[in-house]
Amino acid sequence: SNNKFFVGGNWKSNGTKESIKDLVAGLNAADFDPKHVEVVVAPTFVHLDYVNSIIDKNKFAVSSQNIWIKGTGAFTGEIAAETLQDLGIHWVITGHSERRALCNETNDVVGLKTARALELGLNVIPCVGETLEQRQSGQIFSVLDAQMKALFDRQAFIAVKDWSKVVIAYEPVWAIGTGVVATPEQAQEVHAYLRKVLGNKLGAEVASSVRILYGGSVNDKNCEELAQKEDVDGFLVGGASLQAASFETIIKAHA
Ligand code: G2H
Repeated sequence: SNNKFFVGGNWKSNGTKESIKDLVAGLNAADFDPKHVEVVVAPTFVHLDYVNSIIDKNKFAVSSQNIWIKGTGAFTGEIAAETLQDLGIHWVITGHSERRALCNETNDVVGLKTARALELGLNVIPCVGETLEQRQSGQIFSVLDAQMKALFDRQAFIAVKDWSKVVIAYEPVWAIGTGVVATPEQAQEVHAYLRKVLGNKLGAEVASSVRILYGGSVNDKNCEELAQKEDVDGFLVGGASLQAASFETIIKAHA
């Protein structure tokens, strides 16, 4: 598609001050044109401020990996959108499958978090995707429908005017951190389906302009073929985003 390519690096629960300093130095030296690709990296909450202070803002934006459903206040251990804004963080990932599976985040919670981010003016990357069991038992599209409906159920989502602020990530759970990447055809099939679902709710123009990322074992070897698919507008990358050289190759996969 003609959408601006987008690559997110999800660092998950990784990194030391030292390794992150090295990684950011490598990223700052990466040679790509930010006019043609938008790049976001998501360190842990405690590293956000540090990364935001040393990363080249002409080329990168910084994202959190999660957000609290409410504001600041008596919510021990949670991080509010207001706090991210105060730190100058403009992106949030919501509904990553690890949070769904390991932290019991339901579709409804993901919808609330996504809406909360949008209400506070943050850009958001909601993640959707099916498990292997769901795919094998033919539930893939009903699972995706329910995950998307939880977004559509929130006024703040359907009221979005600037859809460059919302980037959907399709991450099949069976491909995450497993080394089993979806084939370009598998990714394209689901991306096209998600675009149809977006179109039914929000109209054809919105559907074609919303970027849909593929995530799950993307690396410097498989990214180029995936990037050629019509409805793949970029990637959300875990493991391979921890190596500056691999991540740079993925950033340039659209060329
Ligand atoms: C999927 C992805 C990043 P990985 O979780 O969000 O991780 O590339 O390590 O499979």
